[in-house]
Formats: sequence, structure tokens, C-alpha cells
Amino acid sequence: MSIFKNIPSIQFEGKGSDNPLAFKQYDPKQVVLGKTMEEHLRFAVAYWHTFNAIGNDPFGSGTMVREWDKFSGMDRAKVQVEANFEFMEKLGIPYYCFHDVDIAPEGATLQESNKNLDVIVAMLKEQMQATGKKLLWNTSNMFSNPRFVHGAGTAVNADVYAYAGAQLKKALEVGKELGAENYVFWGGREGYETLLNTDMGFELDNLARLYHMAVAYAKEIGFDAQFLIEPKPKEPTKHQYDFDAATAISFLQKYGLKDHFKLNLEANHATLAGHTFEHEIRTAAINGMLGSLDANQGDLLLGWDTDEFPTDLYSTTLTMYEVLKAGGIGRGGVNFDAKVRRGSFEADDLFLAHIAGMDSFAWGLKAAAKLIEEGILDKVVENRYRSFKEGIGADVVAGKATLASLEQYALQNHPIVNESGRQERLRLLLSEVIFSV
Ligand code: XLS
Ligand code: CA
Ligand code: CA
Repeated sequence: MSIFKNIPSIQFEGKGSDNPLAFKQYDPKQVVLGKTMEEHLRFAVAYWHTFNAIGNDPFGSGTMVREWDKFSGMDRAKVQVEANFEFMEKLGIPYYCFHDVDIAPEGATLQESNKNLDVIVAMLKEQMQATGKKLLWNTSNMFSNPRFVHGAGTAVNADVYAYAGAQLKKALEVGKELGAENYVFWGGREGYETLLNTDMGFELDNLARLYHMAVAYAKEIGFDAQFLIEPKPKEPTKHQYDFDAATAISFLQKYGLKDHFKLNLEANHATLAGHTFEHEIRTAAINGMLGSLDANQGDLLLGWDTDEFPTDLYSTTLTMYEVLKAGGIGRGGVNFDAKVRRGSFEADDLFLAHIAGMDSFAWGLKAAAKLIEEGILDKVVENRYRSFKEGIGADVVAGKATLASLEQYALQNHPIVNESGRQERLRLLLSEVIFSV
């Protein structure tokens, strides 16, 4: 059964092509800095946005027109499985990601939910074997169901905490069954609204306890996925505990979890935290914690998580620059945690949006490679810190300096001469590189 009947398999046609259903930049086999684009980028489809999102908002109902609209429950879930593999196949996307509730409807009881999952997981496994498509990560949605109104791993009610543990256990089993390369923890309701009714320290201790249980269970069943925490500063809760990369790292360190986790960073979450995506990636990388990327973009005019497809070339370039500098994305990938706008409701839009994201990332990859090959920014940075290569600076780096030796130097060293950072020049240089590849 074909779901996207009118869509051909998307090919690379290169820059001159005016075919909207073709890649102009993303040539999976093109080698960039020793690896193919496909190997660098490891694209993934986000099941929830692509197959479950209906285009509703607080002011109106869904707008999306989908082949699976005529089905409901498990029948709909089964058609969506077919859709997922046809979609990945046609776009040449090797990976996908899902929450448990994205792939199979929740039942009236935990037993029923697990039974539904088993049916769909068996289908997914069969399709994965037939197509060679892989699971970048899975996760458990412990934020949508009303039972999680006050959190899951940070719930105030131990019954809810136990349910979350059970749901997590099943999700780890599903991940193992499907050979997930990573497992994501996004704390959708792990946060709080007001300290007036919240024991923050206790909630964080409990969250860490749940993560330790997950580490132990994964070990027990031989599930060797990389665990990832996905930071987000707010939404749905006012204060999310995993605010940003730095906060998540300090949490992992405090609770002895750092060796078991890395980070799944999302562009739009970085923006909400008041950071750039590249800041979050650099923070993770310098701490050895770069795991995977959720590729999307926010809207600077709007203060919420709009999850738009990434088309900002400055951002994709600087993102890929950070990834290349960090030595690659490892077993992570570039997951399009992005949804088409409510007005982009036709099935074709799903393809056009992914093509836009993939081309923008391929473009960014090429520009980033050029920045690296030509050492453009490296030279600037190296030159900027050159005073630490000799004299008093070299003493500091070697650990030989003391406050007294700094004082002795400073007393005879005047005037101090600083140099411009040349930021404006560098921004233009960046534009030149982006539009030259
Ligand atoms: C929501 C998050 C979520 C995670 C997975 O803002 O991005 O979709 O990626 O639970
Ligand atoms: Ca995400
Ligand atoms: Ca998001």
C-alpha cells in the first residue's frame, strides 16, 4: 500500500534544479572532510510531528490532511507505520525517533498500553529488517497523560512515580527490541510552577533515583543505547529542571550519573534558554557530553517552542561547525524535531519541509567544512589567545603562576594594550563563506 502516492523518491539534482521535490544541496554520497554527507548528518524523522501532529492550536482544530485520517486507534497506528517507512525510503532518511505513545495508542490500563506497543513494535521491527532503516532514539512520553499533571520522575504522588517507572521500563525494553542507538529523557513535566508547594531538592533526588534505576535496568537487559538528557528551560512547566546544557551537566555530576549520559540538544530549546544552539553544543562538547541534535528553529518574535524546520543557514553552518570541531556527532544524529506550520497542511508539505531542513543542514555542513579547511576562525582564535603561549601567559597555562608572580609582572607591565575582537568583520566573512559553497 502506498500512502504518499504522488511523491517520487527524492533525488539530488544540484544547484541549478528548479524541481521542488529534489535536493539542491544534500547529496548523501558526497564526501566532505573524509566522510559522506549521510555519515556526517545521520538524519532522523520525528514520528510525533510527522505522523501524529494534526495542526491544531489553542484557537482552532487540526488542519492536516492525511491518508490515515479515516482510521483510528490501532488501525491508524498501523497505517502510520507504513507511512513512516515509505516516507524515510522516499527521502533517503536512515533514522527515526518516537515516544511510546506516538507509535501505539494508550490503552485503558498499563497492560493494554503495553499490549498495543507489542503489536506495533513487532511491525516496526519487521519493516526495519526489510528496509534497513534504524531507530536513532526512542523515549517515553510521561507528560501528556493527565496522570502526569505534577510530574513523573518528580511527581508528588508515589503512585504516579511508580507508573512512570513502569512505563520507562517498557520503553527501555522497546528500545532494546528495536536496537535503538540512543534513549532520550526529556523532562516534560519535570519542573515546577511555584515553590510555595514544591520541595525542589526532594524532586531532584527522586529524578536522579529514577535515572539510576534506568541505568541499572538497561544494564540488566543488555540495552546498550547511549542515554541522553534533553534540556529545555520552560514549557510546559514554568521552571524545567533540565534548563540548559550546563544545568543538566551539573545535575548529572551531582548525582553520579555523568558517565551514563550525554545530551540531546535542541535548537529551539537553546533559544528559549537565551542561548544560541552553537552555545549549547559547545558547552556539551567541552564537557564530553555531546550526544545528539534535535534540529529545528524557533521564531525570535515568539516566546515559545515553535519547532519550525531549520532553514537559517547561519545557524546550520555554526551548528555543523561545532559538530565537526567536536569530532562528529558519534552515535547521535540530526533529528528533525520540527513540524510543518498549520497552514502547510498538504501531505507534500511534509516532504518539502524535510527537504528544506536537509538541504539547509547540507549547506551548513559544506560551509562549516570550508571554515575548517581554510582555518578561517581557527586562525582568529589562535591569534587572540597568543599571549598565553609565552611569558606570563605560558606560566598561567603551565600552572606555574601565583598571585605574587602575577603581581610582580603587572607592577612592571604598563600600559596594557588590548586588541579589537573584529566581530563585524567576522560576521561578513561568515556570510561570504556560506554563499560561496
Ligand atoms: C519537546 C521536546 C520533546 C522531546 C522528546 O519540546 O522537544 O519532543 O524531544 O520528548
Ligand atoms: Ca526535542
Ligand atoms: Ca521543541
